[in-house]
Amino acid sequence: MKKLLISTATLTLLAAAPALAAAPDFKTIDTDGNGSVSYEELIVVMPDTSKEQFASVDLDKSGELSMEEYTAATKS
Ligand SMILES: [Ca+2]
Ligand SMILES: [Ca+2]
Repeated sequence: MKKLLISTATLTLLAAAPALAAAPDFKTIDTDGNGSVSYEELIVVMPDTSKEQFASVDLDKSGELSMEEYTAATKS
């Protein structure tokens, strides 16, 4: 079961990666400096990002992207 969950997450990341491919540096986006990127912060630099795309890379469903989630979603 755990392996299945990892595979699903990997597929989600692969599917989401092109949309966030041209992403700038994490600290550039985190404008309030709280260590995570909210949807509002993200759309400032990537206005074409849908809430669905944001949610698909928010792996722990915290409502914001940690540096790990952001890096995983944007690395090529
Ligand atoms: Ca922030
Ligand atoms: Ca998160």
